Amino acid sequence: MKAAVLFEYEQPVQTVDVELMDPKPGEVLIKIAAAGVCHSDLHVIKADLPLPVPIILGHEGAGVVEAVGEGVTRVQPGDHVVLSWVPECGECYFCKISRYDMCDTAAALAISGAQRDGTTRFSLNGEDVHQFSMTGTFAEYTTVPQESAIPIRKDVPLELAALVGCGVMTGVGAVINTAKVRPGSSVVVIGAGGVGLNVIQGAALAGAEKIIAVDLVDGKLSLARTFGATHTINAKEKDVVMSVLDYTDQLGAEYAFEVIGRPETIAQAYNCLRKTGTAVVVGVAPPNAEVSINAFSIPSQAKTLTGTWYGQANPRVDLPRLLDLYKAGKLKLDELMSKSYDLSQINEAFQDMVDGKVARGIIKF
Ligand code: COD
Ligand code: ZN
Repeated sequence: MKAAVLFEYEQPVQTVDVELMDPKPGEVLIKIAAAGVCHSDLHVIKADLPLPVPIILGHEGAGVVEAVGEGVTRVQPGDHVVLSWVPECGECYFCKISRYDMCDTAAALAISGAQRDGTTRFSLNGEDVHQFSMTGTFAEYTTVPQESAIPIRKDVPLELAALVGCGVMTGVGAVINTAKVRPGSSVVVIGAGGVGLNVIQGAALAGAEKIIAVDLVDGKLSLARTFGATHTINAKEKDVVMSVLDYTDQLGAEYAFEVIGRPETIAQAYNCLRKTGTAVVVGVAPPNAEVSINAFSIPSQAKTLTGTWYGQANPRVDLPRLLDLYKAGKLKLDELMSKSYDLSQINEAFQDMVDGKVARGIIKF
């Protein structure tokens, strides 16, 4: 079977034949139908998310259950599933308090590139091949823990269902689960990429009155309008904080989301807020990066600066619910999928993302 493998950081991904073992107890073999290309995959290539190589990238995907290992109770062959890249262990402190997004075991395993027992399921010429966050969706088949295989309704095309597995969950969840944006409020979204567009549509879903999108690319800003932005700022042309003040009666926004992963734009999100506002950081900056904010403002403006991971999801509840919202006509998925590619075109898909040509690129199998 074919998979797109990263052998060396900063190098193109190669589509090669790999071997895949049968699922072990608690694991599920999935025939991937579609996989979304996310900037986080690129973070791995650039070593900003330092994971072991060789590794099969891709963590956004959907497919059909092909086989299940011993003891699997959550799915059966033939089920349609969307993959969750945070398979909860159910046992750690954070799982016990129902914060599955913060599962300690999933975080440690994501970094290891291995499955729960510490070994890999893929190999190439006898050498271990790792998986991104226990998923690895840029492959014809993949094996994942059953907690990663979320059963879904069968009347949503799998190429659209794939999108909710990362980008939609991360973006919409940041608004609904983390910030709990209130109807009528003003929201700034810095970075209108695949995830940022979903923060924008999440804000629209939550009933925000003003949704101010910020990006460097005009094409992204017009997409942002499609997803519900009411105002746009091209950060190449205008001062972001000043423009936000202008759009909010000189008060600043009630909520700001940073969806890029850069210290400067994180500070910008904080600085866009009115007193008592909340900034939510979605983007992950490089490991040693630090953010500079004015210390005096912390007590005197009583703002909140927080973060969100995977949209603070409870995947078994939230992923199917997002698809229900799609079927109800309340969530845009078709508009997100700008272009589809064969697995062998994966590097082109990355380049299109970097060039700002797509909302989300989808690899179709
Ligand atoms: N000002 C305004 N906009 C900017 C700037 C800037 N200085 N720099 C870049 N942008 C815009 C780009 O033009 C682009 O439109 C957008 O920001 C980024 O979008 P994409 O499509 O390249 O990236 P996404 O949306 O796929 O991913 C964004 C994340 C923030 C999720 C990602 O980069 C990240 O930080 N991932 C790590 C977090 C993580 O691991 N999550 C788990 C899986 S997503
Ligand atoms: Zn992602």
